Amino acid sequence: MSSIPPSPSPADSTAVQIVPAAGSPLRLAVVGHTNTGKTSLLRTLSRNPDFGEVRDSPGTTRHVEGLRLLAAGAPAIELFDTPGMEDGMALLDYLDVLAPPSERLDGPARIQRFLDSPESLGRFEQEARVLRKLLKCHAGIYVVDARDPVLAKHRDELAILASCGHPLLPVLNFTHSPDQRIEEWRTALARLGLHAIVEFDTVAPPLEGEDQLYEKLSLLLDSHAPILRALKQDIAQQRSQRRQDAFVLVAEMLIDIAALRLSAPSQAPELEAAATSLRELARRREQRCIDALLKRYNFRSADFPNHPLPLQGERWEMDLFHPQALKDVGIHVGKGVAAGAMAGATLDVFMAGISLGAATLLGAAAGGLWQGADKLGRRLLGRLRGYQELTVDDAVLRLLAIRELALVTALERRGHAALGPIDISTLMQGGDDTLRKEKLPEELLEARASPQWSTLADNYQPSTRRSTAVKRLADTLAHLHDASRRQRET
Ligand SMILES: Nc1nc2c(ncn2[C@@H]2O[C@H](COP(=O)(O)OP(=O)(O)OP(=O)(O)O)[C@@H](O)[C@H]2O)c(=O)[nH]1
Ligand SMILES: [Mg+2]
Repeated sequence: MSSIPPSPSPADSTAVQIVPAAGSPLRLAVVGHTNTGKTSLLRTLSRNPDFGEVRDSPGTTRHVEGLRLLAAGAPAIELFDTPGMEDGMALLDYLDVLAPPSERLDGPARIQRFLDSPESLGRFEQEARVLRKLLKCHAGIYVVDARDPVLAKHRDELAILASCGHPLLPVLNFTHSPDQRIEEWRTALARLGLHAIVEFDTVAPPLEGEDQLYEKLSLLLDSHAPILRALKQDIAQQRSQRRQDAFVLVAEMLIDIAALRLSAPSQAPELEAAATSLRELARRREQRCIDALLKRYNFRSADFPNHPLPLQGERWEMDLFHPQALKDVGIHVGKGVAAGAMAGATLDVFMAGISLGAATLLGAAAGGLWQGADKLGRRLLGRLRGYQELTVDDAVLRLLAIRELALVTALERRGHAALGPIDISTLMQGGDDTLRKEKLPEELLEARASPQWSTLADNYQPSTRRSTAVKRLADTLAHLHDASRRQRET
């Protein structure tokens, strides 16, 4: 028998402690006509893009191969991939000869007679492998290519599979295809007594697709309902944990880039070199975030081809006098005053040395309000000696946030059977406009004024304040992501 490697997921991380799967796992054979997406379904259900072999040609899977899904760390289901049925019509004729209806053998006995016959090792070797496995399982998942017309070969195949005496759950695959014949299949399957059916495109499965699959299975297999319930809960928990982790990954990246600043002498060549370094650092940081997201969702880096970030918008640092920066170093000024003074003072320091606005502020600092002279003072001194600071522009931060949220959406929707590249171009359009037009989230504004928050900086300092900002920003991103999804759905 084939080996059953434990699947890396759905139980791929900290599973909640829920009812452990009691007893032996539920065994399911994934069966169907050849080239309908059986192996693809297993890839998607196990979130493992490396399971088995997937090709657009019949007869790709030649042997039974299994995998195990865990719930709360215990085996819940064993799924077996089987070779495609190729010649159901001829096999049904052969069965009629081997075990004529006049003998009145029941279904499993007829199938057993076939398995004991020489033809099960010859002409019908593939079919025999499928039936042998199905007999040993609790139920079968019958995968249908919903683009196929319903033909006699399918009916014969189903009649043979049904003879094994186990419940069959048809799964309609390729449901997003414009050529799908879902209604035709539903009618045909109902006529064969198969009323519980799941639509599940393995390349782009519905968000609640697994829930529906396990829900319908528990209707057919009520003695295994507790295991299936445990698996469903585990999957839901994993999904929610994955989402949270994803938004934290994006928030970490945004904070790192928002807080990043490079200083350079004011002369053009040095500034240009600093701008290049800034772009490079930000690009690499984004790539790290993308790689981590792909990994968290069990996809390969190659699934998302490189999208160079159009970082044209680095800007002169403008927020030395941001109210938060002032607060951090102990300067307390009223909100209105701070905002007015800040705008004027920062520009003044850049453009014209110490002008009235800046001088007023510096005067206030010198006059005793200054408590963080060390931190802010060094930067100011640098400025005054002809150094300037570069940070990544707001527009770039907006773009980064929009892009990574689009990627999270794409990853949530992608099945692990998908072979094509991930394309987020349409997901970057439309949806919620907050990140495009509204003020940047508070946490990013605070990061602007906290260079020590950037893990890219030499003087990076972990702090509770930073962690809280990451968490809050992750919550905001989750909220914006959901708002976009709702807007797209309406
Ligand atoms: N667009 C789309 N393609 C799919 C879907 N499911 C499978 N495919 C493609 O269909 C082809 C066959 O998929 P497999 O998973 O190898 O099919 P199979 O039933 O295991 O095939 P055999 O092992 O040969 O019986 C591959 O090219 C898959 O990428 C789907 O839901 N949508
Ligand atoms: Mg296959």
